[in-house]
Amino acid sequence: MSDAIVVIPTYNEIENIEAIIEAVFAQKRAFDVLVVDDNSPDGTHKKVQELQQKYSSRLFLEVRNAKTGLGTAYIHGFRWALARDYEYIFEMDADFSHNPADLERLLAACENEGADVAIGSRYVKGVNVVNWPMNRVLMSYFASKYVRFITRIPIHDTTAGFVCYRRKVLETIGLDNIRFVGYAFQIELKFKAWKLGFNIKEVSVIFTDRTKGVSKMDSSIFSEAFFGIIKMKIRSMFTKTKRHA
Ligand SMILES: Nc1nc2c(ncn2[C@@H]2O[C@H](COP(=O)(O)OP(=O)(O)OP(=O)(O)O)[C@@H](O)[C@H]2O)c(=O)[nH]1
Ligand SMILES: [Mg+2]
Repeated sequence: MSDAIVVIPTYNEIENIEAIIEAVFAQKRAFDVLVVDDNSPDGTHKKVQELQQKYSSRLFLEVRNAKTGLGTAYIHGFRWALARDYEYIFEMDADFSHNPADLERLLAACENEGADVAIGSRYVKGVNVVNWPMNRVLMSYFASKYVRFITRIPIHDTTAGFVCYRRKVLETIGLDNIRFVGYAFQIELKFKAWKLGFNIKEVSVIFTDRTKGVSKMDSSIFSEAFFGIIKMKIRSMFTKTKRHA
């Protein structure tokens, strides 16, 4: 068993799943993989089961009954990982927007540079996004600025979904207290980690739009984030957060 696990949530990722798993296992450093699939109609989980024959000791699968959102899929995966001995718990998409070759750089930030949270960030140096339509780049970039303005969080890429968490961060945040499911989920975790005083480091990565399969992003996810973070900020002003150290 590795001390690092990559949690990959999937919904209809049959065109990507095998390649992304193989790409993680091709890294020099050993990473385990947990796929959290929402009973994808395209049979993504069946492909994972097939691959488990080959990678029985390092590929794991959790299948939920129905599509219930990215945030709850991650919470499910985090609980699974925390119940085992993993020290480094990663979030990564299945669609190759996040490059598995960057996993080791995120890990190094935690292992060698003292970070408790390492974020694969698109906006550390300018805008590192490939193949997104301009309106999506602008929306994402200004969303990040908006979140910084409202929350004062000192992070450039607050909606990033490519992250390494040390286990103590997820244990201290308390997964029962997470409210959001979409992009707001990503913001909420980072905001809570920052409020608790954890050390957060952004590692510059290049984000590439998916070339296979379809996006699950919709406008409800956007409005949850837009209004949700204002509520989150206001709530935080009335709750005392004890810093972890
Ligand atoms: N288990 C689970 N996985 C999901 C759900 N929604 C999205 N995902 C997965 O979460 C990851 C990110 O979803 P995407 O659709 O790529 O969202 P996105 O990256 O914001 O959108 P695109 O840039 O258009 O790809 C992918 O691996 C999806 O398969 C869900 O409700 N349940
Ligand atoms: Mg994507």
